[in-house]
Amino acid sequence: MRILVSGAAGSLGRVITVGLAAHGHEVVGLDLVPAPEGTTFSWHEADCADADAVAAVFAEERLDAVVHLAGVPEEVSLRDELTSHVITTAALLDAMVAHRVPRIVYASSNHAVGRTPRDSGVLTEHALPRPDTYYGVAKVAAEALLRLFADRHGIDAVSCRIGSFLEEPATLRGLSTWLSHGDGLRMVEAALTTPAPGYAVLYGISANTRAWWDLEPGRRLGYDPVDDAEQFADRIEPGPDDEAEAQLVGGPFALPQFHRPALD
Ligand code: 15L
Repeated sequence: MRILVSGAAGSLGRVITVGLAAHGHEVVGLDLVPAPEGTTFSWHEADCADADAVAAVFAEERLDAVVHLAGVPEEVSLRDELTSHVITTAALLDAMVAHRVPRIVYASSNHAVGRTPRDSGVLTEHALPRPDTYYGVAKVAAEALLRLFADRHGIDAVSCRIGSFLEEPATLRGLSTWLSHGDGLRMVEAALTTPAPGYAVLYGISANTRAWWDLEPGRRLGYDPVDDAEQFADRIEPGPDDEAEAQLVGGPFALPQFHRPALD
């Protein structure tokens, strides 16, 4: 497959681009910054929120799919979150329709449902939107836009609500939310290749013993995680926020430190 990866220079992007290329896919990187040294695949330095720049990339490249990883990974202003997650998704979707690119895999986040209480049982793909931050609000809106384009234009779109994509989990919460690098690549490849998903949601975590998110929606799409954060449990030191972070799915993002006006 010939795959455009937005946010190709980011922490997810570097792992996913290298992994997809190693598995025989043709990768086209897109990022605000130049290609990391040693990059062997095609690269476009452009802002994904700039619809003209995105359209120019699609005019130049023949593509089979898009993996949309670009976006600020943390809480900033509502306006910036909407640009970073919703406007970028819109620019890609418009270009996909114009150039008949049939599939998009989206790096959504657990923070789209981050204010769901942890004690409300295993979180399924049917959980209602319940963002914990403006970051989460923007992820919900981007997911809604993907669904609209799936319904209107027949685009296959898989929203991956990612947990904590790290080499190793760093906190107690991470023992539940960790997504290993290897499983991250497995998740993206499954979402790219599963036959005719329409619009689908999966939870992007490894096969963690302490997981509280449902892995079945992912398994139905061919995502079979193999790693388990439990192997790191002995190394995790207790932290001062463990108890507060254990209340709501979004952990640190759901703490009062992020409560601020929407239009500051
Ligand atoms: C995310 O979606 C964020 O991008 C990342 O910074 C972490 O907060 C992660 O979720 C998490 O929940 O651990």
